[in-house]
Amino acid sequence: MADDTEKGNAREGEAGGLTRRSILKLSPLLLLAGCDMTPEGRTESFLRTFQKFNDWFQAKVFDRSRLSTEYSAAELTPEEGFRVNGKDDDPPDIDPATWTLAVEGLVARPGTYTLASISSLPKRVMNTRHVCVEGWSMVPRWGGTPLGEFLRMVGADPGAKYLSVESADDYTTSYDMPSALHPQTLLCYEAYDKPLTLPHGAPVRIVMPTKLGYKSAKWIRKLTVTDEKTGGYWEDQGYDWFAGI
Ligand SMILES: Nc1nc2c(c(=O)[nH]1)N[C@H]1C(S)=C(S)[C@@H](COP(=O)(O)O)O[C@H]1N2
Ligand SMILES: [Mo]
Repeated sequence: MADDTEKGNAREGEAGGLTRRSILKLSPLLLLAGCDMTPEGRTESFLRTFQKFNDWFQAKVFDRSRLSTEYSAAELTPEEGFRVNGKDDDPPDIDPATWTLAVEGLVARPGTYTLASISSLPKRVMNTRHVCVEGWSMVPRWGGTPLGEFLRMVGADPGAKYLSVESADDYTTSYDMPSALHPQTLLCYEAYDKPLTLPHGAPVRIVMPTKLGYKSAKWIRKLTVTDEKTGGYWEDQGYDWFAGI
């Protein structure tokens, strides 16, 4: 009897394609690579639910007062080693002289903001580690305005849940509000005490040492304060949305 049942189950498993147990044996990354491996996209909805839980959990344990390590001058990556990385080979066409940052959504003062209005706010300079998901890291010297200072200036709704970002190369990402307000999250306009160069995201990029490198959007052109959770260029391809480190 017991034998029969077992055989029966095995046959059922084969006929039905992936059984639940065999799905669990696969690594999550493998599953993310091929989301539509079951009919009706059931694997996909399971993973979406799991990822939502993961984002919620990471946000719960995220401590806004916990700072990412700041390094001494001796520990800096030398400027020659300040690596460039991005989805495209060439930077987008941007004229830093006429650049403005658009601000929309749940803010008291929407509009477009110049680099001068950003750099007149308090400045933070920090040597923090940038960690790329591709398996390398570096410690550049960043300088800019804490994003929280800017969000206060534009009158962002303190109760809003998210901030989404659009860049000039059609790159997008989005953050939970506590991460956007973290004191080391910068609207960065300098590196190594000089204006940010175009390959690194000039005139203004995000630097967020509490998260993986793909959350540090370069060439930003629009910020939207919202209660809707938007994804991002890499996030929509299965990369972690919270991406805390
Ligand atoms: N707009 C935009 N921002 C981006 C990217 C991109 O392709 N476009 N790539 C991200 C990734 S994966 C990394 S590792 C860092 C690289 O920043 P860097 O060129 O200053 O090293 O930028 C991030 N921000
Ligand atoms: Mo990256």
